[in-house]
Amino acid sequence: MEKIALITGITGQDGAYLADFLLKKGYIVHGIKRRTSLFNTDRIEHLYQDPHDPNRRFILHYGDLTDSTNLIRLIQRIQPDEIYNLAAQSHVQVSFDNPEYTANVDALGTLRILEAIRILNLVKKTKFYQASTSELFGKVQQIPQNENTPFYPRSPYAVAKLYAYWITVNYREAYGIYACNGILFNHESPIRGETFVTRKITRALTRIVLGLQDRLYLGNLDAKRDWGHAKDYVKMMWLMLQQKKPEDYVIATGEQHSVREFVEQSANLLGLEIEWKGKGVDTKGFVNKFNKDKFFHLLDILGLKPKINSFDLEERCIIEIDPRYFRPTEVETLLGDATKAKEKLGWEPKITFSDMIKEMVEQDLILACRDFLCENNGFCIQTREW
Ligand code: NDP
Ligand code: GDR
Repeated sequence: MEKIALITGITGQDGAYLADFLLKKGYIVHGIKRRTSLFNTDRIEHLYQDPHDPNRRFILHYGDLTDSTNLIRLIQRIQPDEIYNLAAQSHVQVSFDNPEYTANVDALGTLRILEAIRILNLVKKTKFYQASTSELFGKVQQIPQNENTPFYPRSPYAVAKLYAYWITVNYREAYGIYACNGILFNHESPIRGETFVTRKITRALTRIVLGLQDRLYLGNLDAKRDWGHAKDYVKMMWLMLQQKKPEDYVIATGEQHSVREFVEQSANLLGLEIEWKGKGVDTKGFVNKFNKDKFFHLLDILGLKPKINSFDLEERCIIEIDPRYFRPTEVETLLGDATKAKEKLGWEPKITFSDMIKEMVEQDLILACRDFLCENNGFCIQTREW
């Protein structure tokens, strides 16, 4: 029998990778997308199947985690074997500006799906995956963090996700639903949202080197994260639902880097050596050296040929601190211990930190070159600081 999966948040980074993964496993994949005034399906364009095709295996529905009746109707119609709840207002900083909305989607949204499973008598049929997060650990009490580390959320986002975590555990214990929390540490990719720090860095540096942008403004350079690749992580979501017993798992690489290191390594791939001057909010990143040969070699490898007349990069300040990006309460350091997932799920991340940065820099360089070509052939691309 073909399995049917329902993914909320299918238009996001993880939703796109998971949909691809499940389709390759032979699943019929249904996804919930929000109605937006512009297309929001860029990341899943390659999976699109004509709605007129009676044999299509990839089906999108309009929906929203704030709309119970919509969720109940969809789940009743789809009768999924597995639901992956990835939808969320997932930006930590934005959650300080929109705390009530974040709670509605991230906390109550999870409850709405669990209730739908119960109301529709799908308790024995439908397995449930909740996208929990390392942000639950927040103000870290123990290093590294595992499934037994106490939680101390530090943002409205994390507090909302704390509710979602416990309501998932509660519905598992109270009603016997096969429900799991994947406590995933940060995971990135070339399709990561542009306002998360990793993608913001790779996008900005590739644009700066081509002269499309002057400066990259960042917040806390010393924040440390355990960064993995999203492609590796979605497989673990699926594996959590294929076990005999539902349990919660930490997924992490066990390796930690600072935002500052992420900048340095990304810059280095583009031939830029960064020198930091000043302290705190006055920290500035200057280009100490620009290795043009290295940069042209990278362009060559990628088959890119932008006609750049001059580079004016050495000794230039390209990174500054903007205190707007400081959070009212920050999560300074996160490092995961995924021993349980290693032992029970056979977890072994395949993509290293360096390979991930390389992939992100290369993909953003391709996009930046496209913009460069448009700009130099008469199109004006407006750049925007996030
Ligand atoms: P993204 O921000 O890329 O994607 C979020 C998805 O949720 C998008 O499809 C978005 O739709 C959708 N969404 C937002 N609000 C609603 C709503 N009200 N109703 C329905 N859908 C909605 O997140 P990621 O893919 O990076 O993360 C997936 C999940 O995993 C999230 O829950 C996140 O909190 C969690 N997580 C992520 C980690 C990471 O490092 N990436 C780590 C740990 C947990 P639209 O495209 O229209 O905006
Ligand atoms: P995070 O990711 O908050 O960990 O949440 P983000 O990339 O936004 O921040 C990581 C760290 O970098 C610092 N930082 C900046 N962050 C952003 N966005 N922009 C900046 O300019 C900047 N400068 C420094 C932040 O202060 C922070 O310390 C992500 C999301 O995907 C969540 O949904 C998920 O649950 C967690 O990862 C695990």
